[in-house]
Amino acid sequence: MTSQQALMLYGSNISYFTGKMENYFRIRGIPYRFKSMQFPRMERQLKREIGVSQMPAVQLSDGRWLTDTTKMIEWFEAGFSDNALIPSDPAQAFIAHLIEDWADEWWWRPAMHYRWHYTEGARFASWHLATEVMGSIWLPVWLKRRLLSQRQRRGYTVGDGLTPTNIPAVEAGVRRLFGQLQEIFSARPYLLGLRPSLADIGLAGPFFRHFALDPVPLEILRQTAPAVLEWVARLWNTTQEDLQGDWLATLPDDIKPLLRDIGAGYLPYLTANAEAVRDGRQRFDIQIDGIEFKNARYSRYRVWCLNELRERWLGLTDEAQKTTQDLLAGQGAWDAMWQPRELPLLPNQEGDLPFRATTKMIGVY
Ligand SMILES: N[C@@H](CCC(=O)N[C@@H](CS)C(=O)NCC(=O)O)C(=O)O
Repeated sequence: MTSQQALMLYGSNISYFTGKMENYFRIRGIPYRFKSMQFPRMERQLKREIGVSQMPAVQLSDGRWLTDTTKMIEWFEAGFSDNALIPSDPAQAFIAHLIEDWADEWWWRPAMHYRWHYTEGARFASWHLATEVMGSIWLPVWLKRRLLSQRQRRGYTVGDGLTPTNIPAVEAGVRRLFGQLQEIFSARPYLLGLRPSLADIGLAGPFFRHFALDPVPLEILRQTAPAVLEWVARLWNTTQEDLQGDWLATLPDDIKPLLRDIGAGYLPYLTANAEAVRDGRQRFDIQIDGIEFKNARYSRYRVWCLNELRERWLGLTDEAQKTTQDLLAGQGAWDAMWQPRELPLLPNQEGDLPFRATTKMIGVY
């Protein structure tokens, strides 16, 4: 591909999922041109081209539009024959997908919290977005910043289950993650070996444009988890040539605490979310791993995420099914993956991805 034909990546350069996609393109050496989305001008176009207004969106040189980082990456990967981002061991490959999904969905709320709850974060991000993606709107910048901060809090933090009471516990969970990753990246350069995998690319979502950029979590990383900061930069500086290193022969013990947290936090949340969608409760309360979330928003998209995890597991060989089931059960992360039994999916939900989305991650806007 020449740079003339480079694909276009539309988004924001402080966005969670845009940052994830950029990490992927860089690692794979796929040339792209980044362009900031402009609102409200692009909103109608996005709905027309990809079904929903969300970032990032990719336009190929033949004019086709794509959305959803998980399915876009899968689609681009199908064009490479080397499977270089997926561990060769099928059980580890499943774990890589599971970590990617957890990184996409579960760390979103804490990432938004650190950005929009603290004045330092909100000041930085509201200024940035007001001038980057809302530059063409004829309103004073102070007003755009205020509207943006209110929108993000209403949609993603206090409007999605966070309360003054549960914030300390949610932040403690983030610090625990930093500690777990500090241990891993002190031992090796990437999560699953001497080369990056889909799990690293997934975690680039919460880390690259949030935890390692927003003032409050960045300082925590500096002080408590410098190896994680190194990994964020290493991943950004990774190229195709680095896709040669060895995978780990067996899954190391330091990955198990992540799986335990997936079993104690993310999977029970997915269960409660699916039950809320099934029962038509757009807001729900839930106690997860000792943390009480109040008035969390239901997400139809995340019902589909749970279904994807199940389908992926069902597609494994008998041997890999047994290995992963034992591994996950050992960390309390097995049973919750299968609750509730029936999932309330929409007809052909997300069946046209990466070309067209049925639902947004959280359908507030
Ligand atoms: N599942 C999607 C999620 C994309 C997403 O939710 N992106 C956020 C920004 S990082 C967004 O566009 N939110 C829409 C909004 O706030 O209205 C993906 O993987 O690309």
